[in-house]
Amino acid sequence: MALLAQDQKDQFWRDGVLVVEDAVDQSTLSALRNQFLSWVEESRAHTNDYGETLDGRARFDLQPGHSAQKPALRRIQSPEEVSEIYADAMRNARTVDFCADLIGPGIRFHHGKVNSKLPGSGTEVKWHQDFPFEPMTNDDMITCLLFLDDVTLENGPLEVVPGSHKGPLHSHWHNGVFTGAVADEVVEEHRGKIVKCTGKAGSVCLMHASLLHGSAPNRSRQPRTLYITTYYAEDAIELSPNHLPSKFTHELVRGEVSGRVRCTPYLLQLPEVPNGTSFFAQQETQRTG
Ligand SMILES: O=C(O)CCC(=O)C(=O)O
Repeated sequence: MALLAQDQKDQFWRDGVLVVEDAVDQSTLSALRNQFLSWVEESRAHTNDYGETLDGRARFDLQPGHSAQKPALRRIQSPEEVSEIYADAMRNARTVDFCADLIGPGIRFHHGKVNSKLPGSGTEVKWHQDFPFEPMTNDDMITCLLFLDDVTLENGPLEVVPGSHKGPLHSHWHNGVFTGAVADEVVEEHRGKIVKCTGKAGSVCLMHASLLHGSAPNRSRQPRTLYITTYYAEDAIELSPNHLPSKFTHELVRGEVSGRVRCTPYLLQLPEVPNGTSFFAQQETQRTG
């Protein structure tokens, strides 16, 4: 089993974020990339979001402005349900061992998705924390962003505020609407502390679910594709409907079933599952909500 060094674990708990190289081997990386490219080709034939996930929402999410000539596929929900390659990576990438090392030994799968920023697509992710979308009885929960392309300062890398996982949990509700984003003032307050997470393809960025993060549009000619999987401690239980349910949700991917539940105190307004394909539509309501 691949384990993290003590200084990597210390860094993760101090900053709430850690980038580790070679989370998958080269052949897995190529297979994940090729499958993604075939989904992009398929998207050229569509003008609206398409496909269907477990809860009846679309699986393939298109950025407004998408066209056959200039595809802007921005999200694939639960890719592991429709691709053996992704299902295998969800269970067997070194990422899973890293998470077991940090919050295990027992961990379960929560949800998975591909986030893509094709050149010229304009896709951005507004600042948010993941935990308020997926509250659990305890916050031992890690979002893993596997880089399918080299992630550079130019192609819209993940941006984070190190240490922000220690609190507070910010409201993602504004004027009675769950916008899936924090208020602008929260971002301004942390502006000077923002760090960009770059690395070569095959690296994984392990991010505590309470960390403040967002990302800007891709200004380069190179794609930026992430396969994102979230895992949580085996002794946590979900407190609100899963916003991206998959047939693999709650699967025990490492360790044993303990039969226990562990609770830590916090206060949070419950989230709302998006009506649209994904949280991108929720975030688009932020200015008007
Ligand atoms: O794609 C990104 O840059 C960030 C992803 C993210 O924050 C999310 O999907 O919740």
